[in-house]
Amino acid sequence: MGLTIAEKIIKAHLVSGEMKTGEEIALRIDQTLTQDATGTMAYLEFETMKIPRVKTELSVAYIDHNTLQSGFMNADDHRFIRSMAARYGLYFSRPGNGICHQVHLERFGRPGKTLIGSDSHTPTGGGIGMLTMGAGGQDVAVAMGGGAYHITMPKMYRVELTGRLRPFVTAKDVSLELLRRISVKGGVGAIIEWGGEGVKTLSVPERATITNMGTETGATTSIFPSDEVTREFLKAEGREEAWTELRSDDDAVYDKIIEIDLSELEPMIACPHSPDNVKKVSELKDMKVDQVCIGSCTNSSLYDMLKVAGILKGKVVNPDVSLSVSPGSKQVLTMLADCGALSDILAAGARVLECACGPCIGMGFSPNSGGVSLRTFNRNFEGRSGTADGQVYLVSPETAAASALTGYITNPMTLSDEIKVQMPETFKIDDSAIEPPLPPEKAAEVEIQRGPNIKPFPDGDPLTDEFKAELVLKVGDNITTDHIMPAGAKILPYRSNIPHLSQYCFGVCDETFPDRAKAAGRSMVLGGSNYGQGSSREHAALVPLYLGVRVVIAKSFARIHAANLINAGILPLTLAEAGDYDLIEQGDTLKITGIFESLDSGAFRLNDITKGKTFDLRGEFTERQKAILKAGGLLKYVASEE
Ligand code: MIC
Ligand code: SF4
Repeated sequence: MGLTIAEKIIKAHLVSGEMKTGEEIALRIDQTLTQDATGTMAYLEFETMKIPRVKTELSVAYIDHNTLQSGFMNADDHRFIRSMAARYGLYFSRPGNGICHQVHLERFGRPGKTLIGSDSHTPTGGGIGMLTMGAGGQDVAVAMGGGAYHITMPKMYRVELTGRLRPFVTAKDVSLELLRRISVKGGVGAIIEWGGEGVKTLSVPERATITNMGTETGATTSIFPSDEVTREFLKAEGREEAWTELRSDDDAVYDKIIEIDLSELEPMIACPHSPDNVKKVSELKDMKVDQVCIGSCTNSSLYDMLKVAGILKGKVVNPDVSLSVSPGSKQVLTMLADCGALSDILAAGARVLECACGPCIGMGFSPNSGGVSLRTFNRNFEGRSGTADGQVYLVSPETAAASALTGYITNPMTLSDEIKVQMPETFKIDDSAIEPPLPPEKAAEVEIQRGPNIKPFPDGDPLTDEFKAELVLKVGDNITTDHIMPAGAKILPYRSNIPHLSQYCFGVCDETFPDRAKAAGRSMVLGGSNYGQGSSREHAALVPLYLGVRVVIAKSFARIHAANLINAGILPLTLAEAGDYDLIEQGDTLKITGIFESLDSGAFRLNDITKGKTFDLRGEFTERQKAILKAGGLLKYVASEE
């Protein structure tokens, strides 16, 4: 039987387990990346492992999220991460050098290798045929220490592409079309391989947009073949030696095949407040726009920026619109400047922001009250923009630029003639903002720089056989980690300060939660389906842990969050009957007994003392996960293994 691309890479990196769907597998990890918002915690965790130097082929610490620096906190964290990188043998990408996923694709990604990153959009690297996954900080810390990464062997989906995109229809529209069809849950438990005749018509930046947004379907990752197009891209980056060919076997077997004819697509738009709330741009054409933001790890490549510059050239943004443009990397920005396209963008009235996540994570540029904001980003969760009632729509760079000119949501096909973009044969290579690892003798002398914002992280408790607690919070379906632990300019600087962060936990759902949870001492939370989707931030597990949450019950969990809960020593259990969700109420006193036995059988019993009822719960854990839970979290487990 033939193999898919992902299966080939998994096979070459398999440390233990069998490549059978649903089985736990352990993978050797070649590369890791962190960004600063999750990195501080990941490095604090790495430090507890007392390993003198990272054991991966390559590990990179990026600074790209918390770049606003209003106060000492971010700058202190940057210095801490920089000193950790120098001390432990990592590359350090300085603030301003770009968004981790864009820079990693340009400078470090290699087809056929494995990469985990403490950021959910790490699958961007699938655009060059790498097996790249988002993970919690603890998993990344373990991988940096040479440990394997454990996942459940995913199902294999294939998207078969035919045809060719028409002018003004883009890779972003392909992603939105997939989300329209399969929703934010459609990829859960699967790796999405993109194949078919249409693939060769897509450039690497276009492929990377698609694999980046595969995250929004809940997929473990997405991957393209590594072909001549990939080789050309790596060659233009001066890294042709990194190229190897990778494709699936003709008789590879897939659990699902989805067909998309590129020629039939048109510009699409995701409406508030979910990336799968997708319509055609033409359906919304009379809607007035207040703000347009172009950038983010989804759409900030040179290719995207040149298209935008082409649309804006010689025109001026509608006076009612505020337009921001953030190029994805220093390489992109420099090349835009060199070819004059940056002048076209500036002359049109755009506000050019630094090469960072910026508005995507609510780091500035929040829209006006109730404002309609068109963004080329990948997420439009409620409140994420920093304006509670902001109406965020997700579109392609072309739709964004066209709408910025007219002041209305505009199908770019109706606006101008095709914009032909000439990609350079070689990119401008300047790695001066990437600090390479120090040799071991020098590294050993580096002192770690810790600011007052760095506080110890909470410890899980070893599991007990009986757990009785109040249900402090009941929430609905598709709760994101942005609901559990919001981001934004005000809160993000405290990513290394869990006690401070805890005041904002679940703030979007219920502002009284932190106080009530603290008062309850130990507690439980109940969620609907796909609980914990979105960002990989382990803070969405560590902060509830700090507030006393020890059990989370849901109809179903998103992959990275479930792993983060286990790593934090919180027991994630699912309802055997989804309908029971309606019978359990916030404030009920709940009890689970015989937990140790249940860990082995996978069947748990929940006693709702308030209602006088019992409910069946499920929790099927691997031996390793059971041991982690029993120990009170991954780090304690790793320490006990030594
Ligand atoms: C995001 O897009 O939500 C983030 C910010 O990049 C997160 C990581 C974080 O919360 O720090 C992610 O996607 O994992
Ligand atoms: Fe940064 Fe936004 Fe990408 Fe997250 S999704 S890595 S915040 S640009």
